[in-house]
Amino acid sequence: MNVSQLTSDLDSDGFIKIPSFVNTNYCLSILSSVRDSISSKASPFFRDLDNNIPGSFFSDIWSSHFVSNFYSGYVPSHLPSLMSSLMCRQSVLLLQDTWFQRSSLCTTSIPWHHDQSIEGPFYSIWISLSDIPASASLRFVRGSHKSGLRYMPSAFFTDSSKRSQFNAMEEFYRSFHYSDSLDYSQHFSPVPDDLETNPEYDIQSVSTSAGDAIVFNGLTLHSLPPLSNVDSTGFVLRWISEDSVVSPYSNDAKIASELLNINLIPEQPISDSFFKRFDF
Ligand SMILES: O=C(O)CCC(=O)C(=O)O
Ligand SMILES: [Fe+2]
Repeated sequence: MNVSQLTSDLDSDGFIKIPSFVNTNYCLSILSSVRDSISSKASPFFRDLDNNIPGSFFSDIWSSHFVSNFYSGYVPSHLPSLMSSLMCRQSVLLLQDTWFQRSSLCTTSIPWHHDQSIEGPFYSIWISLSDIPASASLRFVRGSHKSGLRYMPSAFFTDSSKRSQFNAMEEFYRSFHYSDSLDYSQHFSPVPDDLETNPEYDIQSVSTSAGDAIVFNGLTLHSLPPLSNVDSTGFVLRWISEDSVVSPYSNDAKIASELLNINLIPEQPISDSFFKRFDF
């Protein structure tokens, strides 16, 4: 693995793929813990994101905290130092673990979005626990992290009286990231309607084999296509640095503070000991 090449590609493209990042034992251990998360529904963040076909798209956040016997080796030993290099920071903090499990029956897409509960360095590593062809894989708009804009799905700009048109995914995403206030609508730009047809946007689908990983900047626009055709599971670890702050334009911090019994304050760095810190 050429870390300086990866660091430079991540900076210019906004995402990188790292083949064979974890071994089969890791994938099987996390898959088993994901099954436990689903059967126990122990986490208050557990969600069914496909209201068309119940059970075809499950997701959870902080299962490592809420689900007993969650695989204790969920942070690969070589990951924190890699994140420190990729983020060009001597200290990195693990903000969150989350997972997404889709069955081949799933018809719900994830709309084009940024991950923007944090301002400042905010990176995710999406570890593929199954083989995912390009037709069903995460897609990125190469270089979009440099646009300077804060995008939101255009449907979110519709007024709340039309809210019934949102599917479970949109409701979920909106509840974490949007409000009807003028302040929010002025801060965000709608995702361009011609994103998928205008060649100016360089869309890259990143197929993966089990064990591969994708690292991406939270500000790189990304989405999932509507039809999955395969069963797929991704385990995601999100990383920040000491100079990252809680975004004032996100409901995440309030929701997380209540459910984790911690205090995340808009525009302040994250220092609660709940978040593991790694120094290099
Ligand atoms: O894997 C998914 O279904 C969604 C991924 C995503 O948007 C994320 O990890 O930020
Ligand atoms: Fe995302």
